[in-house]
This record gives sequence, structure tokens and C-alpha cells, in this order.
Amino acid sequence: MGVIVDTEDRIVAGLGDARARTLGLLAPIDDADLERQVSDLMSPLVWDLAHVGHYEELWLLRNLAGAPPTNELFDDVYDAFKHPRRDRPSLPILGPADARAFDAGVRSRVLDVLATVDLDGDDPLLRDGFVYGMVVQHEHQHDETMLATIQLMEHFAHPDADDWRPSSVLRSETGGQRASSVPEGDVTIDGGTFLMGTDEHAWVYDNERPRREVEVPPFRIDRTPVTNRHYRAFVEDGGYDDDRLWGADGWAWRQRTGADSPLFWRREGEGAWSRRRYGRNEEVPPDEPVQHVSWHEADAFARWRGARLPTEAEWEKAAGHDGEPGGPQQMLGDVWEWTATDFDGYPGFVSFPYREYSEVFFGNEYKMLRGGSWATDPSVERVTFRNWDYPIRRQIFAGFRCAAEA
Ligand code: AVJ
Ligand code: FE
Repeated sequence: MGVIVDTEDRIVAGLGDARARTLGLLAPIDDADLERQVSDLMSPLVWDLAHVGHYEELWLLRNLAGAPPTNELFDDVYDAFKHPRRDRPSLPILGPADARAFDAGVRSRVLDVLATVDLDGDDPLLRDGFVYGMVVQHEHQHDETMLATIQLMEHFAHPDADDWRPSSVLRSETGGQRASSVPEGDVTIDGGTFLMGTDEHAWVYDNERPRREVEVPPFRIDRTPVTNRHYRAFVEDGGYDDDRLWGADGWAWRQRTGADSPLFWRREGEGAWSRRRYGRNEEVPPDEPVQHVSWHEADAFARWRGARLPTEAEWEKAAGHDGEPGGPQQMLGDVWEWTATDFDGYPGFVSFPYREYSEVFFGNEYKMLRGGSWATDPSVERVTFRNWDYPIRRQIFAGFRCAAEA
């Protein structure tokens, strides 16, 4: 009985926290901005707002309790696969007030159903609250997506943005270790096998399973993510103009876009750079991890330094040593870190509970990101968590660290 109550409490708290975060993020934004297409890459914020409610209705009311849909049309307009993000403003989507009311209505029925389900039985969807954990994590993942959309709004300074910084920066401001005093350089990780992935079922995604032994030869990895100071040296050394540093796709991307620095950076004169951060311009802080670089930029930087990106297995093995004296640091909660690896299922992968979360993205189009950013909720932040995106994407909170042969 104790276990059941704990799981239920955890679910109620998790759902409540996710919703408080969603509503808090959007509260200072006026309706016109919520409905606006800020960028071709992103949905209008009001689409994400109702999409999380629709996903919750689908999984926690319709699949779990056989409840009828609030509106059958929502299966079309709020299905992320049916319409590209740039087309979403022209869909018949709910306005901000209706989206909030829809989400709240779904939530109150979800809590009624929760009181009736068996979290301790044989149904794999329900066991240990799996499907509830999936819905909580889904909402937090969309909150991170919304934070990327808000950062793309040129003239909107969100009142909470002071706290939206890499965890190591926030810690340094509250008297902890200053980012600039973290020893630089790299650390050697011994070769050998380690256990990659997890067999946990509750509150983790299918793509993290099954756990297995993986053999990794010895390698070196940066102690910290690459900082703005280091990245600037690459920029000022002409890294963006040296085609030898870029892969073929990367060079084509660089030529096509004319990119010459991370997204949101602006050159202010000889050796001086500013960046736009949530609607305000500031000097680029030298000791922060670089953010808003594509995989191609990370790959070119690594080559410039005579290094390479870590594989996903190397990253996860190194993360097992996070925080040890002399070990790698800031692996969770600073920036997503690009790795060299394409997205695939681990040997023995079984899709659960639906192919569209992970499996349909397997292949060589996507690169894996690890570690979680400052925008990632702890419910989604763990060393086994796997994120992915196109190698050209930069609006996400992505940086990287380098690796090399030992
Ligand atoms: C895992 C972050 C790539 O945002 O497309 C959200 C997460 N899946 N809704 C995404 C997700 C379904 C996904 N990423
Ligand atoms: Fe989604």
C-alpha cells in the first residue's frame, strides 16, 4: 500500500509541477505573441500549450479510461507529425484562453481517473506510473521547446530570464565554485566495459533500454563544456572560413547560411562580441559554456583543436565519473552536448509505448545530444537520457565538449 501511495503522490506532484512551469513561462506573454509564429522552426506557443493537453488526454484519458476525445479535430491539428511547425499558425487551433481551459479540463479528469487505476498491477503502461511519468516528461520537454521559442523573440525580455542560465553559472553566483576557476584541460578515462543505458522501466524512455555492457577504448575528454572564450578563439582564428575544418555537409551549411558565429552573437568591433539573451543585449560571458551552435560548428571546432566529438558511449561512460576529484564536470544541466553518434536503438530495443517517440527517428539524419541543459527539468535529466536533433539546428540550448584518443 505504501508504494502505491508514494507513486500516486509522485504523479500528482509531477503533473502539478509541470503545469505550474508551463503556465508560469507563458503568463507574462500577451495573447498576440502567444499566437505568433516567432520562427519557421517553432510552433506558435499556443500550439505547444494545447498540444501538451491533447497528449495528456490521449494517454491518460482515452487510452487509459476509454474516454471520448474532447474534439476529434484535435487529433489532426495537435499531432506533431501531421503539420510542420511553420504551418501551425494557419491551423484551426485554440486561442490562449481556450487552450488553458482545455488543459485544465483534461487535468481535472485525469486526477479523477488516477484515483481509480492500479499502479501496482500487470499493465506495463500503468506499472509504477510509467505513462504518467511519460506525460510529465513530455510537458517539460515542451517547456524547454517553448524556452527556445521565447529566446527567438527579438524584442521580448521575459521577466524570469535572469535565472535561465547554465546550472554551473547559477551555482557560481550563489557562492559555489566559480565557472572560471574550474580547472581546464581534459581527463583520461580508462578503457574497458561499462554498463550503458538502463533497464529501469518507470519514468524512462524506451530508447534508453536495454542496459548492456559496452567496451570503450581509453579516451580523453574535456573536463568542462567548451566555453565562449574558447569558442571565440576559433571564430577569430578564421575557423568559419577554413573549409578543411568542416565536413562536406557542414561546409555546405556554412556557405548557405553565411554563419560566422553562434546564433544570437553579434560582433561589436575588434575582439568584442555581444549576444542577445531573452530580448536584452549583453557582452558574451567568457566563462559560460557556448550555446546555440550546430553539430557542424561543434565538429569544426573540434577539428580546429586537433580533437573530435565524443561518441555517445564515451559521453555516458565519462558521465559516470562526473564530480569525482579530477573528473569531468558539468555533464548534467549546463548545455546539451553534441556527440559524434547518429540516433539508433540499442541492441534489443523494443518500442514502447509508441513508435513515434523514438523509433521513427532512427537513422543517420539525427545526431545525439546528451546531458540536458539549464532548461531541462530534473525529471528529464539523467545520464542515460538521449536527445537528438538535426546537425544544422542551433535554436536549442546545445554546446559540446571535445574528446581525443588517449
Ligand atoms: C526528444 C526533444 C526531440 O521535441 O521533438 C516532444 C520530444 N516528443 N513531443 C521533440 C518530444 C514528442 C522531442 N525531442
Ligand atoms: Fe510533443
